[in-house]
Amino acid sequence: MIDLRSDTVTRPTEPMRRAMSEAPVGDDVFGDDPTVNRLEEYVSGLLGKEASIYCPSGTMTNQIGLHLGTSRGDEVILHEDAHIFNYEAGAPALLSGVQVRPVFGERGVVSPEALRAVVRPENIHFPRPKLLCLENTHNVAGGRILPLEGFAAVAAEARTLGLKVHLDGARLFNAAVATGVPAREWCEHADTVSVCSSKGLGAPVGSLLAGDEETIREARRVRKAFGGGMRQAGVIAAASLYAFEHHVGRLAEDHERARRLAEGLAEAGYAVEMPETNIVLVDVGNAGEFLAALAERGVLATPRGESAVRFVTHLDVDGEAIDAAVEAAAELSAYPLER
Ligand code: TLP
Repeated sequence: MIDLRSDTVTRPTEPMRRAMSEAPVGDDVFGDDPTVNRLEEYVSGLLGKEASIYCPSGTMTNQIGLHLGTSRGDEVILHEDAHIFNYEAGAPALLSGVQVRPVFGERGVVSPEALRAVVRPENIHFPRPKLLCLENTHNVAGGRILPLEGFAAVAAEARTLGLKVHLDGARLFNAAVATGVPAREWCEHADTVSVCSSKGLGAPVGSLLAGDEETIREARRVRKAFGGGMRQAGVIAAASLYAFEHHVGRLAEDHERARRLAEGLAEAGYAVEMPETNIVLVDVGNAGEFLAALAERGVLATPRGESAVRFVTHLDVDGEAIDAAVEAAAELSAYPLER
């Protein structure tokens, strides 16, 4: 099977497994797992933040960031297509008792004007707006990069309006590699940043939340409360450390393969946007039928609404697999799919 459902489907490589088996470990809840400590230090450095904390998932790091930036009854502002709003099982309400205010914007972008328009003034009737969440790259917008300038502008507007900023950077390194802008330059404009080692970087598990020392100290308490305090976590942290050390630069290959896939699909007659990173969105007419027929030909992808599908390139798909996926999809473009 050529699995293009997500960049989360990768299997740990041999050297990564070796790093896992050789990792020195301790009890991370006591703070003495040397591999976790090394990972946290390494990622803080990459992101230009004072500290970071290792957690099981991007959902957890986002939700800890959100919890620390708000109090019950506050309002969190984010794009209507944000992962935090759509794919985290209602966690902002469930875990932090906050109200979420989605904002519309072209392809994942929250503009300073759109932000200003929804920030409510102080009034006993209104929830208090406290946190702006941004996502880079933007998943639903097709792995779109939020350019640094616009990102800095909306973050500055948020500060002026008295809001903190959280960055969901599950795929921040895709943005960094595609643009040449170091990840830390985006992070400068955010109070808390979540990054994942389990997406394009190829680790089996693990995300980190970064911020200043005081915020991350508090995050350790929240992680414990959310059930994310892990013990000899060095065994998995070693895979994350390996991923950050060895798999960032190679994201360029995934981007190149995504372009190759998009070009092939366009040639086969599909309506496809050229990707900026590793996510390709394609209009196929009837997503359910298309995906079933594609799976019969050995290629997996996911639906994006009724009529579009998403392909994600990653470390376990090479150029040959991409060509085979294009060939399978090209066969289907000749089928009488409802268009
Ligand atoms: N995204 C997954 C699915 O949940 C949709 C995927 O296949 O793309 N932020 C962003 C932007 C994400 O794309 C994801 C995962 C997360 C957060 C959550 O990470 P995990 O799965 O580690 O909780």
